[in-house]
Amino acid sequence: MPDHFRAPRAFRLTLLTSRTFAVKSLPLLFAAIIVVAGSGCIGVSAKPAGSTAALGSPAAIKKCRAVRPAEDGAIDDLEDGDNQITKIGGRNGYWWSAADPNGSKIEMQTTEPGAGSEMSMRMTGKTAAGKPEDGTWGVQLGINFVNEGLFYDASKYAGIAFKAKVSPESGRQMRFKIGDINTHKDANVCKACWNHFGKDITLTPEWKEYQVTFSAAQQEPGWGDPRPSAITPSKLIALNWQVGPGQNYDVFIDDVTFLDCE
Ligand SMILES: [Ca+2]
Repeated sequence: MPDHFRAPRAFRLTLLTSRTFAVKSLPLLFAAIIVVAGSGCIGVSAKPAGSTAALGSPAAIKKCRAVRPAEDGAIDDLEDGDNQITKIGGRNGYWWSAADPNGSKIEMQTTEPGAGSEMSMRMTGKTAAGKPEDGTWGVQLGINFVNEGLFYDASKYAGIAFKAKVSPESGRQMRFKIGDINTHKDANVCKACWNHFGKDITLTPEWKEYQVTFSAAQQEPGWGDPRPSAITPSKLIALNWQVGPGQNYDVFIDDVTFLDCE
């Protein structure tokens, strides 16, 4: 499978050199593996990847019978209206957006309304028609966890939750992805990069919360190298919401947070 996310890397280079708001930066992802500590949690050893040499493996992914927002889990509620995420838990990264080089467009901005609050992050535009293997992969709204360095250790958490909605005329299909050491190109591990662990999601015109636990996050089938058995929560890089080719979209994201066992 071709590396159809090669293009967005250019945005990251722009970000690294300009250090301005990450309005045009790049795809990040993240993953987490967890050593269990809390009540109601079950430690499950992450098995080495089948025939591939995945790094960052690990310890265990935190699995929970039920989840809740983590104590210091707030990634961003957007209420401050800026492009930096909430500075807590060692996180200080920025929001960014990226689009394929084949005509897809994205605008991102903090805006009203929020999910039961004042503000949210909105991405709107139109993606070009085409196929990912031809470089037409659409657009991404994303977050990187740290402003300096590459990895973020999210192993004490169990997953990520966010609230989202679309305007009535918007396309509703998207994929939420968490880039880690094995899937993000910047880690210099993957041979076929950008197939981050994540989940396909169908949005609605009403605000709804979506939860993606590290134990349930999956790569897309059929491509990517390596293909580890699980995400590596201790070596996350970024997360993003991706809209594929051929869609008009208008999406609102709010209350992004790490989850812990209930
Ligand atoms: Ca909000």
